[in-house]
Amino acid sequence: MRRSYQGILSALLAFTSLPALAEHTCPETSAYSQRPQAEAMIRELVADGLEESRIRQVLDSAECQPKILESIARPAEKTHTWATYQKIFLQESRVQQALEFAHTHADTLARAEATYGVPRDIILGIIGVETRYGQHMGTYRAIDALTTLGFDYPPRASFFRKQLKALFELEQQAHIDAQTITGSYAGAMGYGQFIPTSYQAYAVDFDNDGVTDLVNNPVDAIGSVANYFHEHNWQPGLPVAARARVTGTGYPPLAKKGYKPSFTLARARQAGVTPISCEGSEVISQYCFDLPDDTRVALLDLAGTEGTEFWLATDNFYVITRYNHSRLYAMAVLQLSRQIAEALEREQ
Ligand SMILES: [Ca+2]
Repeated sequence: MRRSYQGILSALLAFTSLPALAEHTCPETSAYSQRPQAEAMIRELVADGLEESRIRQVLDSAECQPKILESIARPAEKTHTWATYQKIFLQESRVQQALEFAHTHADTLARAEATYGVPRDIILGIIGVETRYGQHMGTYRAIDALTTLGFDYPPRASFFRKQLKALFELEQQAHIDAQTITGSYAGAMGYGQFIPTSYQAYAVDFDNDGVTDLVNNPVDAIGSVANYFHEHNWQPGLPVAARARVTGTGYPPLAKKGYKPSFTLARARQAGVTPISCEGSEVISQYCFDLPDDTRVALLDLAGTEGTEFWLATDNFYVITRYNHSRLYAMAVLQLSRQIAEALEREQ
C-alpha cells in the first residue's frame, strides 16, 4: 500500500514552488530511541524476536531531516496541473531509457506479464515515473525519513511509525539493512519505490535466488510491480481510459465524483459524455475505447496545455491510483506507458 506523497516524483515536484512551511520543525536532538512513542514499537519488535540493542542502535543513528518535513507539507497534486505533469514525466529521454531497460529485461517483462496478467508497458510506465529505471531511487536514508515523519510530523505520525516498524521487520524478512538502505523522503525504496508495508505485502523473489531485493535486483522489482497490480485487481484486456467529448449541463456532477469508477458508461452517455470510439474517423490518438454500456467508469477533467481535457477512466485506471493516490500520477503512468509501447512497436 503506497500513499499519494511517496516516491521521488512528489519530491521532484515539491521543490519547484512555494516557500518553506515552518509548521513542523526538527527538535534540537533526535534521540529517537529515547522518545516515549518509541517504547511500544521497540517492545513489539522484541516480542517478535528482534534484538533490542540493534533496534536502539539504528534508531539512535537516525537524524531528523528538515527537508523531509518541507517535502511532506507540499503534496504535488495540490500545487501542479496535468500540464505540469506532462512536462515532467512525458519526455523523449524517459522513453529512450525505457527502451534500454525493456531490452535488457525483455524476458523478465514477458514472464511478469504471463504470470500476473499486467502488460509490460504498464510495468515500464511505473518504474519510469517512479525512478527513471532505477536511476533515482532516493538519497535519504529510509531510517531518517521514517523517524522524521514518524516522530516529528504529527499529522501522519502513526502511519509512518507503522512503516518504521515494518522497516525493522524487513531486516529479518528481506535481508535489508535498516540502518543504511536509502529511498525517497517518505521512505519508499527501490526501482518501484515500495514503502516498507508494501514491500512486506507485495514484493516477490522473481528470480528465485532466496532474497527479495527491490533495490539492487531489477528482476525482483519488475515481478513485484506486476504482483502489486495483480493483487489490486488489474483486469487483463480492460482499456484504462479514453478521451471523451462532453455536451450539455449534465456532466459536471459526474466529474465531481472523483476517479473511482462509480457509474456506468450508459449513465455517462445520458449525461452528455461520449468516449472517443476506436472505430472509423473518430479516432484521436490511441486513447479510445468501445466498451459495453454497463462498464463502470469515472469522468476526469484535467487542466491540460490546451484547456480542460475530459476522460472516461475504467477500473484499471483506478488500479494505477492504488500505487499512488493521484489521478495525475495515474494519467502520467498511462501516457508514458503508451509512448513506450509505440516506441517498441516502431522498433519491430
Ligand atoms: Ca531475488
